[in-house]
Amino acid sequence: MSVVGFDIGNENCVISVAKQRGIDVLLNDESKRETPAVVSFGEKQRFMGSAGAASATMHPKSTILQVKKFIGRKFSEPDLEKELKLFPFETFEGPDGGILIRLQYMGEAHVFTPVQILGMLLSHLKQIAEKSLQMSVSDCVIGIPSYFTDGQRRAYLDAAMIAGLNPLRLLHDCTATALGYGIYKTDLSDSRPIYTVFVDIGHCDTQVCIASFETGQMKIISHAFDSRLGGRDFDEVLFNHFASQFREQYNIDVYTNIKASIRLRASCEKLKKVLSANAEAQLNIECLMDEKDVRGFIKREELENLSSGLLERISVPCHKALADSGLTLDKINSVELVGSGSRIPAITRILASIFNREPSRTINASECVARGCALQCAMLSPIFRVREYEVQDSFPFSIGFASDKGSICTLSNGVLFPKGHPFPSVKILTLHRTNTFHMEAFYANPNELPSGLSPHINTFTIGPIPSHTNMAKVRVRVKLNLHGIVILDSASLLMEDHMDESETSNDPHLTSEEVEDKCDRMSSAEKHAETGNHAQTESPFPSGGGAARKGRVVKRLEIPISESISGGMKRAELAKAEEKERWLMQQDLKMEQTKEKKNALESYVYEMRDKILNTYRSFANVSEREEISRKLQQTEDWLYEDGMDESESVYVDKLGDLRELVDPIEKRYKDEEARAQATRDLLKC
Ligand code: ATP
Ligand code: K
Ligand code: MG
Repeated sequence: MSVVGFDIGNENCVISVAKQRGIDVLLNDESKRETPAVVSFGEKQRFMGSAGAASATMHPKSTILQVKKFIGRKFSEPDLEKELKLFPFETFEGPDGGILIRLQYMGEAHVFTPVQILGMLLSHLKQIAEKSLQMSVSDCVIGIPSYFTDGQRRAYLDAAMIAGLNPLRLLHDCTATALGYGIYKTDLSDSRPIYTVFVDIGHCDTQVCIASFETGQMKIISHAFDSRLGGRDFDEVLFNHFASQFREQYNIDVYTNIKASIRLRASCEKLKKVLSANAEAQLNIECLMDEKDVRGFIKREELENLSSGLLERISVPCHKALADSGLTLDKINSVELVGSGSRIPAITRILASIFNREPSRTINASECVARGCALQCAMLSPIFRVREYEVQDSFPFSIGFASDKGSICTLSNGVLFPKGHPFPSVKILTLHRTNTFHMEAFYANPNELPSGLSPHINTFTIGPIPSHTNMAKVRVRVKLNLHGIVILDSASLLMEDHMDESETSNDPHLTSEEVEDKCDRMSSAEKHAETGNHAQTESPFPSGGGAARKGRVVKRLEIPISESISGGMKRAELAKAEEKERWLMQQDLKMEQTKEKKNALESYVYEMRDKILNTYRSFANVSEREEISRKLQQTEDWLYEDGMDESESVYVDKLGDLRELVDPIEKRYKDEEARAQATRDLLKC
């Protein structure tokens, strides 16, 4: 068992592992620290990560990029369709309003949900980790954007399940970064916390958070974000700039040509990176479209002018995080800039003017999220001992609860967990109900969400309530769990024994629906139980058990809860997705094995061609040598023609045929070698 952290980016993924001596980043098959977030379906097998990126231009319509941004979203969300049109793969609306992806694979149309694609990516990352660590990987912590809704968080857990991973926590990206930063800080005092702003600009989003650090603990004070602003938008500015320039200059319209736009977009991203280090840059693409070579030139200043709107938008989440933190600028001790999208020099300038200080780049900008996740995983895992360090995150949205009795059973304005509330956290609601009832969880302030997302979280049905009582006091334990998912932990009926009516109605708990606030500081014993993949239904109260309260005997009866999950898959769907993933993996494996057998045959041909002319020459007669050479040549020709794309067993058989010819010669050679060795040994004595 190992302790792993995953950063799933829109562009790059990073895998980190906690070891006794510290946190390491794992290398992928290409010995790279970052793995592209790409799943590409070739003719007969999938290519993922680096291999996926390599296959993208060959199979544009079956290559899925940036899957993270489609997780848990509805097809009909405003702007989403426009967004989807930028990608060459085909999408359409599913029966539940979600996004479905259709692509051709092995001669048939296949339909996948973004969750399934994410599952494939996670499964690929898991394989990289297992190969590198030489052990199985299951427990992990996965970074997520703080702006993810309940449904998106559930979708991540589903994807992890498909990949055979067990996330101990979904951790906000910035919280992970802050953890990795804070736990090593040694210059802290107990009396006065220090405040740090973290700004993470990735490929598709920008996240800001403000954290406080004291000895032995960190707290997230505020989160803010722009879920639609990242490095990619600067690529798009360059893309549009050159697309219109090329229309004038070369009379080509790249918008009408999938491959041309993929290539131009990729070149624009490179150009943007060059402009981070140089004042000007050149673009050269051979044979972009209509057999035309294109050239372009741009100065950094020009990119800054073209993207002035984007640059201005960066200040919005920064100001928001600052305002929500209640801190004045002079209280901020440092501003840490992470995420590779932040390497554009103009961004540093803007942040310096917002925060009145030069932002630092002391953190590893591309690895910090994964490292923080691995650390958190080590802290949560029972197999690892980490120095006591308290991580207190805060939830970025207000969560409300409503019940079908009309009235809302919460503190004020239906808000149960106000924005910024620490989590995980438990609240206990006391309600007065005699029949089955419903409760709805929702984001109470839709303005806090990324635009266009539904504020609905989930509807819970509580009941049936045993009918023999007339004074039914129902206690509902609501939990905002470690992943930031709302669950109803338990509902129980409270019956107070030996009481008369008047006493009961005098009880203040029965006159109004009220809430007991209990911020849940988890004990380490609870930690592990906390992190199951799905809403747990076990009740902390034994059914029908008794408990003493205010000197009276209170009986508790568990009431069943069911939830109509709006995000997240049903068991049967999940099982089907897991089945499909197994089939796809089998096929990938088959193709990998076929490739191996083909390579084995190929190298045998080359090796023997050399040996038959040298090492084995004197052990075969002329006709044997001729026969073998002829067969080897035949096999080589076949490999490049008819045998290019054969099945595993055909390659194995061919190798067997060759061996039958060569083995007797090889045996003569080996016998002779053994004899010579024996003679040498004899002479030594
Ligand atoms: P997200 O956080 O949005 O899910 P991600 O984590 O994959 O995405 P990062 O790897 O942090 O994103 O950043 C990728 C972005 O950084 C890309 O847009 C890339 O072009 C950009 N980038 C990388 N290097 C540079 C550079 N030197 N100058 C400017 N931009 C860069
Ligand atoms: K990343
Ligand atoms: Mg990122």
